[in-house]
Amino acid sequence: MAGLVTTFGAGAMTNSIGEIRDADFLFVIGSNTTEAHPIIAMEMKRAVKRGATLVVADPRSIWLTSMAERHLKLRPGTDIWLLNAMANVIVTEELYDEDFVAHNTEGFEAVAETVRAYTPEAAEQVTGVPAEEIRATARQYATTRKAGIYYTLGITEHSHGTDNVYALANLVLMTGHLGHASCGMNPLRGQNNVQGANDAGATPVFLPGYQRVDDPAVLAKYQASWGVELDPTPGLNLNEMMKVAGTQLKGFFVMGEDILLSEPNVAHLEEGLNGIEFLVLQDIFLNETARFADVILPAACFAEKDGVFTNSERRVQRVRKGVEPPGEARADWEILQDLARLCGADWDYGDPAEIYAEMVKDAPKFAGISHARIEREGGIQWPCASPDEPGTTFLHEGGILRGKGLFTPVDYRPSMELEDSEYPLLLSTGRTLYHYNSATQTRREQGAGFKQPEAYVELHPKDAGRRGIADGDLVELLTRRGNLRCRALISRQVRRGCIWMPFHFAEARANLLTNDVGDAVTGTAEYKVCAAEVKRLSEQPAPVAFRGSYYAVEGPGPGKVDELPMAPVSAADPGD
Ligand SMILES: Nc1nc2c(c(=O)[nH]1)N[C@H]1C(S)=C(S)[C@@H](COP(=O)(O)OP(=O)(O)OC[C@H]3O[C@@H](n4cnc5c(=O)[nH]c(N)nc54)[C@H](O)[C@@H]3O)O[C@H]1N2
Ligand SMILES: Nc1nc2c(c(=O)[nH]1)N[C@H]1C(S)=C(S)[C@@H](COP(=O)(O)OP(=O)(O)OC[C@H]3O[C@@H](n4cnc5c(=O)[nH]c(N)nc54)[C@H](O)[C@@H]3O)O[C@H]1N2
Ligand SMILES: [Mo]
Repeated sequence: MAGLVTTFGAGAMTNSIGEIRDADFLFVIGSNTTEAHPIIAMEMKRAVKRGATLVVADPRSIWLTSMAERHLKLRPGTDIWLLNAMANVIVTEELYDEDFVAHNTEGFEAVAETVRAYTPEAAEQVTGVPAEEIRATARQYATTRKAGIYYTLGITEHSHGTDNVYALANLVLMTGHLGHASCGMNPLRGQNNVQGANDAGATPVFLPGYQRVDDPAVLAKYQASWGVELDPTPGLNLNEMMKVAGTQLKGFFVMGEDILLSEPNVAHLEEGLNGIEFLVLQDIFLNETARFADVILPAACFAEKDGVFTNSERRVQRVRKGVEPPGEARADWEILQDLARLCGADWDYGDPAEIYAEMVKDAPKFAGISHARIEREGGIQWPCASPDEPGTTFLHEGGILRGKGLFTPVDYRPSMELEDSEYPLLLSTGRTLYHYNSATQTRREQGAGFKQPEAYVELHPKDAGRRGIADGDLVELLTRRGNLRCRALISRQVRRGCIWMPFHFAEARANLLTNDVGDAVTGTAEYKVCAAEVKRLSEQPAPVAFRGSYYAVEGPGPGKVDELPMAPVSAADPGD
């Protein structure tokens, strides 16, 4: 997130996964860690077992909330109120780290002034979280030295996502929970190697190593190194690109993404794609987006190629080819190299190690890392500027990287679309343990399909009762952008007035419903809040094997394999 980039360096965990077990206070906000990051959640469980205090701030009840000392079950999209109220308590009760603030930060006064209005009592009105719980959390966080913040999409996938990140950073800075073990500001990253992709410059703003394209010194360095002219203008971000599909953008090269499943307001995107001239899809499977493809380039999957992946704690690790790619599939870099050559470039890389060496040459953060070194020593955490440096377990030891940590005052801005009489519910979307994002991979194997064969929406019993909806009923879900059919899962996991659905299912795409407004800084879409309504359908065909998501995990096992129905295969699924 940009907030982290400007405040603390780059968007990655400041501290390491292995330090979590030694933390004494864990503040998990907007992260369903047990389902989305099970290995990291194991470290959290370890800490709690050891006696650490866990507080979870999440509009839903998730597994972690069952082991938390406190669950702040806030109204979706109101995190600024919660976080500013925590800051208010820390400032008014003088629990901040005066020494750290004086020597390592700037701008504290502006934040102290802004949060004055955010009293816990006023915050209770907006968030629904009792004032005393906000106070208790703020006091515990401020007065525990080994106190870490862990956050994910519940924080970032909002039109005010960057503001949320700033509000968290303000808490870290005022308490000085930075620069030592088991604390910090820890965004848990998403896809395998999304960190590495960002590090490598797969963004419209940065060259490798978070060096801005519009910084003249950076540009001069790369022009000299690569021997080409470079455009100093930042490109369009994903959200902006999707909005100009068919108008400003006439050609698409989609690699490792199923935009027709994962982008917001996807019906609008489909309209745009009808107006483009050419779409290339480079993927390991025929996904939904393949419907629009003129050319499909078959890629090898992670187990069929060599390279490195970087994880959330900035650790660059080797991945090795275990099996040969099937058919005509080839490693992504080989396909790209051939395309570059056809376009006239004289690329001649022999293997991924050579590509990596070129990538780190001009990027000081990674300059000391190489495939050969990882082979000898194991994974290495950046920053690592030279081959004799060991790498960095946690950032900001002995002083903030940018010199002074910058406080940024932020005020609450409501989510773009709130409930009204026509669409009286708030819809939020996300993922589950059993499926992986666009589910091109998880819906091809049977285990996940047994557990979660079809799409569903979680609905509070009161909201269901009013609408005459029973558990397992087929319902229609509507928003201003579209509608779909899925099963109702009646559950107190969600707050009254809120509904939740996973976005994994091609035949009931949550993204037909979501709002495509993006965060002002990053463009990240507001997947977590939009206004919706649910209706029971008059026709009620028998469910495929409705078992819901959450409770099924600890419920009875799947039974004998041949007694269970297969996962439904969507119309567009090639049934590979
Ligand atoms: N099994 C599995 N694991 C995955 C993935 C997968 O698809 N399946 N995807 C991977 C990817 S790409 C990513 S980015 C990560 C994402 O990992 P997470 O961010 O943990 O996953 P989400 O389900 O999107 O949502 C996180 C939590 O935010 C909460 N939330 C929603 N709105 C708000 C809000 O307004 N405020 C607060 N405080 N919380 C809110 C939700 O209730 C949910 O518990 O997971 C990765 N891991
Ligand atoms: N409603 C809603 N929508 C969301 C989200 C949400 O919380 N709610 N979360 C958003 C987030 S955080 C993310 S990260 C996106 C994820 O959305 P996507 O990136 O679209 O989904 P993935 O399933 O991660 O992968 C996309 C494609 O990559 C292919 N693939 C896998 N490995 C390789 C490979 O090695 N090479 C190539 N070329 N292709 C490969 C897969 O087959 C798949 O077709 O969804 C976003 N969309
Ligand atoms: Mo993600």
